[in-house]
Amino acid sequence: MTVLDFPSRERFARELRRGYDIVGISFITPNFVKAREMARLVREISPGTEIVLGGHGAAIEGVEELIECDHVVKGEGIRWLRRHLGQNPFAPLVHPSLPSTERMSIFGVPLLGNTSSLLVPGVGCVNGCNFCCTSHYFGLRYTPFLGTGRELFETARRIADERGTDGFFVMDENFLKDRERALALVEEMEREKRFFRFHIFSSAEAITAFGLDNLVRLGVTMVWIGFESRSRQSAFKKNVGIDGKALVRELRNRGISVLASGILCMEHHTPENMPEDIDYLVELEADFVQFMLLIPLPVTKLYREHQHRGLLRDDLPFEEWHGQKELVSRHPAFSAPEPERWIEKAFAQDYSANSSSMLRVAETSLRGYERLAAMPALDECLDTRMRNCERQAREYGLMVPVMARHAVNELERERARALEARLKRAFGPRGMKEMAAIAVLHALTLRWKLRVRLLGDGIQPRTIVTRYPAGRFEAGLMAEAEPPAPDAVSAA
Ligand code: B12
Ligand code: SF4
Repeated sequence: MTVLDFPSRERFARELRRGYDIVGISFITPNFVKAREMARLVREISPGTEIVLGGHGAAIEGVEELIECDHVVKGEGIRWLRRHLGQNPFAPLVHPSLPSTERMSIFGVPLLGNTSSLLVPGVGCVNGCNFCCTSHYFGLRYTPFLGTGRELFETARRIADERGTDGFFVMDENFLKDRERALALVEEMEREKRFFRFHIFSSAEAITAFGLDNLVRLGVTMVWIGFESRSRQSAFKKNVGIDGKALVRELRNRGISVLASGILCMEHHTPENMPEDIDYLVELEADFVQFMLLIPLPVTKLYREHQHRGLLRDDLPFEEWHGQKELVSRHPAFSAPEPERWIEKAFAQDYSANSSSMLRVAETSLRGYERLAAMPALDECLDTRMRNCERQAREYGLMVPVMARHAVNELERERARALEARLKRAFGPRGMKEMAAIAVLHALTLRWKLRVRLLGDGIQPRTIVTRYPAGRFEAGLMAEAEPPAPDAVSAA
């Protein structure tokens, strides 16, 4: 079995010529056109091959008529595929050992070391927020792949050993919702004295129930939280009674970066009241902010409601269903070009008020370090955590002088200088090696700025090819990264 991540058209066609019985195409709604083209290529190059469509794109109504295919799998796919292949659908799962991303860089400066690994504990979320496609797509249920703390620990340990990094990006919509499993993972790590670092997604109520100090012990370094809206907080049970600003502050004080996401152009929004929600997201002072337009994605409750009310537009191609430009439903208060201007304005407001995200992340790491360093005694778990915060603060701290030079405004320049002073107080003056590294970072950043000016900031990932030998599953990473094909250089 072969998996191609981010294939160019030519790379995909080349692979098809090897001859396959089945081609599975995983796609999301905005990648509809790509999936259709891939299916067309399968029929053209390998007409005897069966085509199976899966992933969130499979939720598009009538997709079987729109894209050439033999099967459409809506929902959890592993068990379906096993059944289809005549295998036991409930046999234990062996989690593959894979990178979570194809590259890591800041301002065009590549980060040294291995990229974090991928960990998928399960799919779905029971909370069922009306707009949420990952909750609805999996039937408002959670389907675990790694159901216990022990399974999570053993999987993480194996992958960390194979890939040579303790960092993971956890693809689970609401990882802390299963509080007992996450606590059991902490226990396993403490018993085995092996500690990992996790980037997770979780809702505010699940984070609060889990306990912030437990997040520290779990090794969480980044958490993505859907704050959605202040003016409609009551619409999201997960946020009722949560003091978002205090939650973000306390997480950052513990060295946990926060990505706060919010929704613009909701049904009740008008140009007069929407600034209140934008201000709310900005005032949270999270490390990252994501503003998204309200998009009723197929399969959600919101989609069905809008469909019922005749609000869905039929003139918007699926590639525009990504929430950063146009609305999918007609909105009485916003004409077609306006949402994009609001999105841009909101991001710009956050940037000028809170400075660059990397500056905030560097500061969060330092806050985490300072807090632990001030404690009288640390056990092994917290000591590892303190050293991780220190390493990250020193590493990202090298970018602070660069950020000062390229600051968006005087406020950011001031903040960068103040952070420099704090870093110096915590770790002492920089040595020759660090000063030389900063000079290189200045040069690389200038090169990146020039590249953005001339070619834009689009980055096309290289194809990741993973081959699994037929008849047996090998958990190890067998991925060879290939250089981008000539047709793949333009922006994604
Ligand atoms: C990681 C991620 C990204 C990463 C991808 C990095 C990478 N290495 O692939 C980045 C940051 C680049 C990204 C970008 C975007 N993303 Co994104 N992303 C995710 C995220 C968080 C995890 C995806 C994942 O791996 N899940 C774990 C796997 C196991 O789940 P799964 O894919 O659903 O697979 C299961 C089933 O669907 C099924 N299945 C899947 N494929 C197949 C194929 C076959 C043949 C079969 C049988 C079954 C099957 O079986 C699997 C196991 O049950 C999801 C949210 C989520 N938790 O899923 C959003 C999500 C996929 N992203 C989404 C969106 C909208 C985007 C963007 C358009 C955002 C934007 N405005 O820019 C871009 C598009 C980028 C692009 N050009 O394609 C939406 C898709 C909505 C939709 N209904 O189509 C999601 C669902 C988030 C959301 N809730 O809105 N994303
Ligand atoms: S809490 Fe998050 S993942 Fe769960 S349903 Fe709501 S938006 Fe989706």
